[in-house]
Amino acid sequence: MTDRAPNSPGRPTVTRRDALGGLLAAVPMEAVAHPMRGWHAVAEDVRAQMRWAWHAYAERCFGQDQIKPVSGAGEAFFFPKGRPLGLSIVEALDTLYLMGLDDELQSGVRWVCDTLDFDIDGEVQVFETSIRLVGGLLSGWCATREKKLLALARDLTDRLSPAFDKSPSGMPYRFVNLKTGAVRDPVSFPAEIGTYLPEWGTLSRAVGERRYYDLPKRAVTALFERRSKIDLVADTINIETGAWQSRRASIGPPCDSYFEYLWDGWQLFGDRDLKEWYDVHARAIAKHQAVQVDGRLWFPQVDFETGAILDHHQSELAAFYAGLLGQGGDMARGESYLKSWADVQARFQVLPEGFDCLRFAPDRVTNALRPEFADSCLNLFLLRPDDRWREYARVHFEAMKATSRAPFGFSGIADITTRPMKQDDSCPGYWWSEQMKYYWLLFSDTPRFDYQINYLSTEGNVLLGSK
Ligand code: DMJ
Repeated sequence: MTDRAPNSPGRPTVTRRDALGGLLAAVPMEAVAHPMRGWHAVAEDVRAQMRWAWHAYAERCFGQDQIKPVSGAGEAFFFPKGRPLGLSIVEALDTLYLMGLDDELQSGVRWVCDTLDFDIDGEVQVFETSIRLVGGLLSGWCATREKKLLALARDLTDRLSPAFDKSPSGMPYRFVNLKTGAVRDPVSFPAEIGTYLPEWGTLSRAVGERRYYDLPKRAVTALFERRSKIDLVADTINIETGAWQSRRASIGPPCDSYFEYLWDGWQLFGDRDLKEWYDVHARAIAKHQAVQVDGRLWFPQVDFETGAILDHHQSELAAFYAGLLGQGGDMARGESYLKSWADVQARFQVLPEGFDCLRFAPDRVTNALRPEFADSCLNLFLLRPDDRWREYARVHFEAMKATSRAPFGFSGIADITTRPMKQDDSCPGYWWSEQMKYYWLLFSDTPRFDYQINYLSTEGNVLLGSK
């Protein structure tokens, strides 16, 4: 049974903003006041890095999905041989707004409104398209109230919907053709099945159509119902037959944001089913996956039916779970888990993509400019403002500047164990939406953000709390 709080789909709770032109003149930085000048100096540096990277992107390849920050060329994310969708612009919109980079925001909004058109005979991955583009357009709309952004988000969501509509179980197919609605690939993963409700529910509220909430709710219901007797899910499932294709349970990818969006759906929409399901999984994870190694908290992969440990690999992406633990009420484990990752950061300067917690050594030496550590710093800070989280994030930011800054932006690292670290010439779209925003919100005390009532999606998109 669903028991929704007053802020259920259909009732907008975000404050109405003025039209874009009006808000662009707003809030000079001098209006920001805080006794800790030191943190504000870090914030200014964050903003300066963002502005510099934006102009490099704008001059070299504006409208391309991504910039290659070492060589300065553009790079496709969605259609290698087809039309770019300006992914980096869409991801950056609300970050630019929160930072008061208003000229840059205006040029981004103009490009999106004049150029983006999703009537493309090409196939996209439903999950990535939803968290990045639908979420980016919606958070841009929340920040600016530019109606075209909402219209584009709705059009794109309609084009993704066949992935849900055509599924016998309600769990989405992984790929859909934006023009024809043809779907492909029924073998999917919890994160790709359960990471839609905050974006689609926000759309549902904004346009007053229930269907955008019901489709992802049905998907997540079908997944939760297939949990094991010990309340864990495995990491691969056939969405047509409902049969599990693996026995491996993990808090990292490809499961991570399934757990995150159970909590988030409760937080945003007051949907009690989702809170209950979050709690069921959180209890099972604490019981079967949490281990102490040399005094540090980690979460190895386990068999989803027996709880037997399968491996001690820790994905860097799982660092998001520290913040989620705090949000879900387990602040002690959240703090402890973030401390584990802070120890890795202190030892290796930059977090590796993968880490063996038994050996306390990287088992994947790349780093794709990952934001999850900073994400947890922000989430814990929002729950309990404490300079500890700011200091962890400041170290993360300084390490990024020292190792990832390239001629035309910030780059992922090919091997974090070499000195100097070798850059990989890629800047994922999420960099514009995630860590730069997390740093900014941690250090700036910006009046453009409601530090009490807010919501950031798995991609860092602010769907509630832009002021
Ligand atoms: C982002 O796209 C999102 O945070 C997603 O949930 C997981 N991976 C990347 C960042 O690492």
